[in-house]
Amino acid sequence: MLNQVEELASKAFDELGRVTDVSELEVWRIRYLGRKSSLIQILRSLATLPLKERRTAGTRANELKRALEDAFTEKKSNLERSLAPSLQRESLDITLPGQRVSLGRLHPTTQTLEEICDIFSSMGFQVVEGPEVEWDYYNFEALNMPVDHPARDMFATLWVDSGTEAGDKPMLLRTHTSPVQIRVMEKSRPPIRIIAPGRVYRYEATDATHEWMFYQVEGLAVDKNITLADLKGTLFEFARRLFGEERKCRFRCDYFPFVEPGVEVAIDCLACRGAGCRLCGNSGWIEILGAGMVHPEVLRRVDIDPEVYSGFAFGMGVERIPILRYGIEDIRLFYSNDLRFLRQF
Ligand code: 2NL
Repeated sequence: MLNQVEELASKAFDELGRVTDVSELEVWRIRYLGRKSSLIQILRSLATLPLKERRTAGTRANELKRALEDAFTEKKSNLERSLAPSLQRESLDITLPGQRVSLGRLHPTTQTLEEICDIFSSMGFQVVEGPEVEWDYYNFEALNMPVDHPARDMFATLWVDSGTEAGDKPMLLRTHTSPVQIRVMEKSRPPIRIIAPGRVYRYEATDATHEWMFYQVEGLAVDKNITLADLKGTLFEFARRLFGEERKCRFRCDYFPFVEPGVEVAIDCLACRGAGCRLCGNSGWIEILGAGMVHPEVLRRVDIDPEVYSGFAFGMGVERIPILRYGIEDIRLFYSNDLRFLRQF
């Protein structure tokens, strides 16, 4: 019996030494201290032994039981304190590639808008913004286009159902950003140098060359002695800053109801430098904006005396610039949010 106890003792301590985690320790406890373990069986069978043997074996078996219990408690607290198992479970493979952080970028329209605003800001123009839902008055009447004026047909208009709140005054989605400039002229006096960037709307079926919403930048300078030469000098400088130092500019007559005279401004073709190609439709020239001297009637309406003051104004489509620069075939790409397109800028 005593031999059996000694054998058990050495086996138990031996195995305990190899236990590495809490669940293994529990298996060990059941094996050596559980109700069905050999040690407990031995303790139970002591009663059947002769007195002398019972005493020595009993003492030894009880000693062993206490020793195993103590060893169990100590091992348990050691395991719980040890970081090894959790380190193994949560180990990190530092050779794995990291997660790529994808950076956003500015939309090509925004990039162009900022470029245009930077150029005019550096020439002393202030950037102003205004409402996209406008009164008929600011979009048309104040710009020398009274109700039934045939030039209104130049701007296919999205009308807003004004309901009762707005009274009789018709509202619309602005067809150009000129109303912003009218508002500035109403509230301030010359000298005025402003540009008005923003979204504009047209009642138009969408196709490769038309969108019903797009971006525009308009500009306005009003002061004493402003002449067509100021218009030409300013827009020539702008064209060269945006499209390259060696650009040529062509100014030709055009008609807009809010200017007199009106001009269209073209640059020599970016692709063929004037020889004629697909981009310029073989003409060698590319139209980039419309402009003119502010119509005296427009100044009079905002109570600026056209006998004392004069001004020039211009307007351009923003998307048209990247379209020309990069040969983009379809304006709808600007508004379809296809990342394969947008990532290229
Ligand atoms: C174009 C032509 C133009 C203007 C816009 C303007 C504004 C005021 C008074 C007079 Cl407040 N004129 N703006 C003048 C000439 C042309 O735009 O082709 N735009 C895309």
